[in-house]
Amino acid sequence: MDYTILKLSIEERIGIITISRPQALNALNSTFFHEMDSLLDEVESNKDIDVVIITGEGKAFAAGADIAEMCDMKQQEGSEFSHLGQAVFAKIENISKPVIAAVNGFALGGGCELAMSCDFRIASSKAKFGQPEVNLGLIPGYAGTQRLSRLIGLADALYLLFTADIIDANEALRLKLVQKIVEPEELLPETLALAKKIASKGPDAVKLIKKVTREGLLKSFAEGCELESEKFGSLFEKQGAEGMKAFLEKRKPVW
Ligand code: CO8
Repeated sequence: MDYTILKLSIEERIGIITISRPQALNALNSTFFHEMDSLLDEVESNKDIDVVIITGEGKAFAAGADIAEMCDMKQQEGSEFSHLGQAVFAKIENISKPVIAAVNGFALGGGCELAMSCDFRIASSKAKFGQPEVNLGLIPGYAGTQRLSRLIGLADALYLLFTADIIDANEALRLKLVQKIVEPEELLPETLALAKKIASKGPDAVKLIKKVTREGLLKSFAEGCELESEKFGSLFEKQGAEGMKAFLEKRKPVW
């Protein structure tokens, strides 16, 4: 596929996806969703990529769904556009490799929903977050009503959704919407260092941590524990055997 909005670069086994439509503050249009859908298949199957970073070019991570594209939509098209975005963001959540959002600027509406579909978020001190859909007479449509409350709790989620308040990185950290704040020039270097740290761990274990932790949230506690035991066992005689042997032999594991 030819990509017009997304760029992929690979640096030391880390895939960096950059949203590059800065003239529209990286507003998310249908082209973005089709490109992201295809690019996620590519990064999933690319054996040179262990961890993925998503970031934006310019002063926005993404300033929301593309209001110009949505403006003339009718009910059916609106629902379809919502389903398209939900499916692509679910794919980010479900690919086997960890995905980190490096939030460089505005992450509003669909942009905040995109960041929330990543496994965790590192924010530039200049980043701004919010779900301002209600200002447009809309509600989030890319699972923001569902993910925000699960990430930060019901009352804080409803506060942000009702008020459309735009919050800075410090407030996002306080709410645990982001996991770390760094200076703007350190955003990519620090996120890359973090991604490389994760990539140095047992690769199968990293993938299973994502799978078991995420799938466990959709199950009962007992079912989640059962899944954990099954996948825990699956690592024996494989990378787990090498990791434990390396520890006892006081050497670095060879995955
Ligand atoms: N969609 C389309 N274009 C946008 C968007 C957007 N979300 N955001 C910014 N742009 C465009 C502007 O129109 C402007 O274009 P132009 O230069 O041609 O006039 C350009 O980007 C630069 O923007 P500004 O001049 O406004 O830049 P400022 O620095 O003055 O302001 C803001 C930055 C505060 C981020 C401002 O642009 C803004 O408020 N943007 C809209 C934020 C917003 O409301 N986002 C939520 C959108 S709705 C949504 O995301 C719903 C998701 C679920 C959809 C479900 C499917 C149906």
